[in-house]
Amino acid sequence: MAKKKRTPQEYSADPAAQEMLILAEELGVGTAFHRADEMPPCNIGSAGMCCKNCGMGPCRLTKDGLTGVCGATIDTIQARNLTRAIAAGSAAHSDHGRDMAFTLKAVANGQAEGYVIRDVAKLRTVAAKYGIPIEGRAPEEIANDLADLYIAQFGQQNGKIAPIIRAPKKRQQLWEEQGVIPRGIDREVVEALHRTHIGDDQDPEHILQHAVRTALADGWGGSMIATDISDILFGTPAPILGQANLGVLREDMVNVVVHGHEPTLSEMIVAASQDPEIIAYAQAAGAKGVNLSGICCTANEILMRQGIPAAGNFLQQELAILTGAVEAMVVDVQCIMQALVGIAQNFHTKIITTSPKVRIKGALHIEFDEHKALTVAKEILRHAIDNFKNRGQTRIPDIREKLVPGFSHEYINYMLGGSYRGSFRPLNDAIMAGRIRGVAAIVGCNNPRSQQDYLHTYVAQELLKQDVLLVETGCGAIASAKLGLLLAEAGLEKVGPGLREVCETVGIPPVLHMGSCVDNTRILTVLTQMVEEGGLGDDIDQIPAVGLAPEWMSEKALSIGVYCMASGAYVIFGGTSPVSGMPDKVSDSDLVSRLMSEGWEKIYGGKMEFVPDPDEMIRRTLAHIDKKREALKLPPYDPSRFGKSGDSRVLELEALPLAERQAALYGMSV
Ligand code: NFS
Repeated sequence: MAKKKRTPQEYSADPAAQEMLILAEELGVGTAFHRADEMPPCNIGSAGMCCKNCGMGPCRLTKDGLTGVCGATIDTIQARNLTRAIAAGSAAHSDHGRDMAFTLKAVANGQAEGYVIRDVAKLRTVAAKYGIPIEGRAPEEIANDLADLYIAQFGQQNGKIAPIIRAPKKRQQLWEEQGVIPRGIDREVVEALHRTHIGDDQDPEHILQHAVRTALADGWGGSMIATDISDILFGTPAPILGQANLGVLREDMVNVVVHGHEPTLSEMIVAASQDPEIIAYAQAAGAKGVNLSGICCTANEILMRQGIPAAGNFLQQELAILTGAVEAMVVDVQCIMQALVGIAQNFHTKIITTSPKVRIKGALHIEFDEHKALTVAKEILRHAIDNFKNRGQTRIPDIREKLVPGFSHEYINYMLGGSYRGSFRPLNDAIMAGRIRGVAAIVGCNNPRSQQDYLHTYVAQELLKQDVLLVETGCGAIASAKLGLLLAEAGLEKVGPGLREVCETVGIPPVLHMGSCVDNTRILTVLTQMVEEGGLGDDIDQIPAVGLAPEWMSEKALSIGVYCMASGAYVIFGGTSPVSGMPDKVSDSDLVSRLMSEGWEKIYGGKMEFVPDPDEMIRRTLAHIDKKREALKLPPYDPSRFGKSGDSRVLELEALPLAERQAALYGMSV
């Protein structure tokens, strides 16, 4: 394939990113965007047609009837490759959950410096779900029991992982019948690796069944545990004002960017940055203080709880360094580019690794330990402050956007009904009436093979016009934030009339930011609560809802896609399919794709498809929503019935003379 070099405008839809990419070219510094041009994807591997699971290969199955040296068919190879990717994704999310559980245990036993249990109500609610006694007990005692229960989920060998009881009853029964309820989180990941080893499971359908079990161990296991404990330790998110994009970096302050995924360290860095001793240290170095910001899901974690600004999503990690204004980029786990070290060598930026699991050659390693977290956080900040004097010329784009994140499922429940009558009833009613046509979750990564943020925001805006309420997480949420879609008043004129009325009445943005990627479990909880509320069927697959990952790239995204599918959702991924095969060359190489679409739909009511064209994504999303509405015997979507209440009605009334207004409002005669 000929190398094609794109322009900065083709690389990214975000003007701040474009500005930095122009600068990168001036400076002759390469980024992921440039490397993507230099490195076209292998068309055999990207289609799932290469097997390198043993030393007889790699085998490339590019012709009809070809098999691997061991005889493995294209279908077996594709199913194996996909399952391995899902195992890696499930492992990443779940290991994050495990670390959170260890932190909770340490906090409960007074062994974690600086942490407290911030949300006792959530601790009690979660513990009670599992029958842990709560009455008359101290939060630490309850937390200790919950930590033990959660830690046990990883190594459990038989039975069912505990959080599975939080799914709708009918769904649990279906999983039971299909034999996909995870027994223990680690066990499913290990078995996925075992089954896909040379000479093991060679029935694609059977391999995929275990992919589902491994993904469920993530969604209803490791990730759910991670979200629960983050809320218990750091507070359940509620709406808060924040900012997003590279313009949140400050000329007059020491800029520390936290990047990665786990909130344990970043929350402590937030606390340390506000410590008078650290502020004084920064002032002595000639700065006004320490300005923290985040990249990727760590950004989401501290944005939605503390209002700490997000410097950007996945593809902005290198661009932040290009500003020349970052004293330290502090990374923990996942989605961290090795290229950061190389790019930082052109500037004064220090890359600081902190996880015992992640080191990068050339980076400074300051290991995080939850037992002395505040001390470590202060040490990291001192390194950053000491580096302030080495700052050279800076180029911070003057581009940032306000947003309101923090829509946890607890808050959505509250906002729809208040403290005493919180409920999902108004949401269900709005869907049933057709005011809201359906719900879509737009989640997942950026991918430098497509224009950064474009697919996320194009699909989002088009669905909003069609009265589809959006929930977002991960880098997709940051993409919408940068465009200003996460503000109550922003862009409502471009939103369909029914959805607009709901947003104006409840006072919410049409796009609800629900957190990081492990927080996709909040979406599972919302869907379950919608089922329990009644009126939209008795299982998740009956709700008019779709999940989309338009710019996916990580194995974690595949795991998320599959657990959402198995929970009953129609899941659409953009970009390329890792199981596409080359139908023109290998006649039956679409079997795995068909199993994931029609096959899974027959079993789970959800399906997973790869659709590169955004207009086709939108078409399929709306068709699915309408199909589900019809099955529920709801009125067909008709936007002409709405738009006469909410702010538009208020404005209409305000324009009337007083007497006429009174007549309209109170039936008084004019
Ligand atoms: Ni999700 Fe969050 Fe972003 Fe993709 Fe990476 S940060 S866990 S994997 S790139 S959305």
